Amino acid sequence: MSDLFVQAKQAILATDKEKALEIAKRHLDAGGEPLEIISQGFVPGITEVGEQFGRGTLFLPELIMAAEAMMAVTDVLSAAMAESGQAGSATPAGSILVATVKGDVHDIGKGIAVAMFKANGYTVHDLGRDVEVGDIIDAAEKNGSRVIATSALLTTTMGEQKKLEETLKKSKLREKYVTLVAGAPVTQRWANRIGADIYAENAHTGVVRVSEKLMAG
Ligand code: B12
Repeated sequence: MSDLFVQAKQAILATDKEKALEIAKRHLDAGGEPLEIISQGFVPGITEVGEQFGRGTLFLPELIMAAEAMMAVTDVLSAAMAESGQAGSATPAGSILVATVKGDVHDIGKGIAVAMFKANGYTVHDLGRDVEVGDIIDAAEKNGSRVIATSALLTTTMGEQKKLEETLKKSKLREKYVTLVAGAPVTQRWANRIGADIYAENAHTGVVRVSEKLMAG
């Protein structure tokens, strides 16, 4: 692993926002791909933080500080990623609505996915985090999104993705949309169980699978 990626991971573990930002800048200045250092440096850092938090060897204040460092770098890197893409291309790839479900404030992964979709020419409607199923459907109906993508990071909030499928069915709107589910506890099995069209383990596969699905018609 590159030395800068190791340093990126360590900066998150050390909850050092300034250092993390400096590393992100160095990577971009050297012409590096934003997603590369996110996925091989910063994400392993925040994942390790999460594991330590889960084991009880790291506490909420440090989790929050590490998350702040992570958010600062993903903001910078996502902006660079979106700029490097084909935004404004003559053939828009489609329109996608993205939200983190109700009761859940985790939005770092969603932010990365938003940047990836933008970089690939999609029009993205980002509703933010802690969003009610009803508001997700209303927004999709209003803005004409073809794809509804939801992110859930807590086992207690994944149920909102099931509720979305059920509410779409009840409202006779299910066939109108392609649904995508994502988030650390979400699996292909969960997607199959609730009847979601696409499971995305990361932002990249999300873009690939949505594009394949839309092309298949
Ligand atoms: C950062 C973090 C926080 C931050 C969130 C800041 C923010 N703005 O997002 C803060 C400090 C606020 C936080 C709070 C809490 N957290 Co927290 N948190 C994390 C942590 C460490 C990292 C999450 C993260 O950002 N990972 C990096 C990103 C890049 O990964 P990701 O989100 O999984 O995204 C990837 C894929 O899932 C996918 N993806 C995700 N969304 C989308 C969307 C689309 C469209 C696509 C295509 C792809 C996609 O693509 C991404 C990669 O490319 C996780 C640990 C973990 N391993 O997940 C715990 C974790 C999720 N948190 C946990 C807990 C318990 C909490 C709290 C309840 C703690 C508390 N006691 O208050 C609160 C809950 C608040 C709430 N109501 O939501 C637990 C959940 C346990 C469980 N079984 O549900 C975890 C697993 C930690 C642990 N090991 O215990 N947390």
